[in-house]
Amino acid sequence: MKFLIILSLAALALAKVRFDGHQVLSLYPTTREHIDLIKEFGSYDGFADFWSPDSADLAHIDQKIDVRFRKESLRIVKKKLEAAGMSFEVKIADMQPLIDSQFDVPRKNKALFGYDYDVYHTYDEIVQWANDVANQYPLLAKYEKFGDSYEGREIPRLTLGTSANKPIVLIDCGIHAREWISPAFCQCYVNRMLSQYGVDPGVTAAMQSLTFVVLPVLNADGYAYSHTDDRMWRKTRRDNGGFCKGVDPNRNFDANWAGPGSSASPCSETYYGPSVASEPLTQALQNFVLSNKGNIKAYITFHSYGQVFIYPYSYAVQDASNKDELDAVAANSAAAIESVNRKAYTYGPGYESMYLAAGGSDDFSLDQGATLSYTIELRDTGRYGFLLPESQIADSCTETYEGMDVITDYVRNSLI
Ligand code: 0X9
Ligand code: ZN
Repeated sequence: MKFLIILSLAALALAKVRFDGHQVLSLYPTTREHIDLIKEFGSYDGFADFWSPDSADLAHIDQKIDVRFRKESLRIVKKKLEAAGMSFEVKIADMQPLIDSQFDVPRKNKALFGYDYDVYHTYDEIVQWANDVANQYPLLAKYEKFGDSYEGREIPRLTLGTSANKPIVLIDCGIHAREWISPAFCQCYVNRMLSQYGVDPGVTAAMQSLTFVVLPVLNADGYAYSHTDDRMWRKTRRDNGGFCKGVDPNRNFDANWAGPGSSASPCSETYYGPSVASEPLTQALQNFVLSNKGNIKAYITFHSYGQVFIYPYSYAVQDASNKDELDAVAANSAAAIESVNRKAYTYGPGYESMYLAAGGSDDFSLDQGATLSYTIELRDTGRYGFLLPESQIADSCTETYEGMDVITDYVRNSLI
């Protein structure tokens, strides 16, 4: 057992950027001046890493703002907060121990126990796994390349179901690199749909009447980089010509691109990119949605964290024509998730439940004909944030299955 734990710690010790002494502070702004101070923190490149919301521009009065600061900046930050009379609490007192302890599930021997769905896997392992499950279930799963990433990695795609020509449920995970619970969910969900076929009547019926297209790690380069170099990486790895790399893929879609809640600065975590759909992963997803117009009944994109169902629109204060339907399905799905482990999920249109943020894949997919379109922010609500321990993967999976079943049952019933 000890040996296994040492092995898993060795794997994570490879990441180059360390976060010793970095703290995540929850800020509670109540005045215009407080917001100005938060924006000032956000105005220096690399000074503040906004966890929630994901940029200083999205900060509002009476909203909790989670921000990571480096050890060296903490004294001045806290002095300024106190001088401004802004309440804050230290949410994470030291990030590095938390990064180390997210790998808290011992690795099992794959040959003896099969693939581990309750640990975080690297990009290479996920691609190998996707090929393996397709080989293992040739009648129910097919592996294909979805596209090539900016750095030339293969973006994996699995198509599940008894037929590839049924109405489509499109699911992606890992569009934001550091949100590791998301690819973990795609993997356990695929395993559940394949292993429960012929066992669970609901899964069997869904696999017979729908085609599931699952993209388990959409931002392949960013995800790989978050394992090898910087655990807090969010964007793609595009070379922007200067010091700051990457485009926020969820600001890069053709959905009021470059609109509110997105940034023109390559150094921003919400950089919308040099042109609309500049990123290969954006192009691949857009092309898939456009070439399957009318056939995508649900699009679900998994992020973390916050435990929120977000539905369009986020690119403007505007309601979807089927807002009532989106709201009702989200409400039922959230209730189903809550019934499993008492994890409460909120829901609502993006402009209200989250913040205005243009160029997102959910708004794009709805505008291009997907009937339902959701961003689901998985666990937690900030205790660990992006650093959710592996020991929470299994429970996150089982509760989210119930939420997914509400969505897929709704889609199936509306086909009749
Ligand atoms: O800001 C985002 O891209 C998502 N939140 S996250 O903290 N995971 O980065 C929310 C996306 C909601 N949808 C759109 N903005 N279109
Ligand atoms: Zn995200």
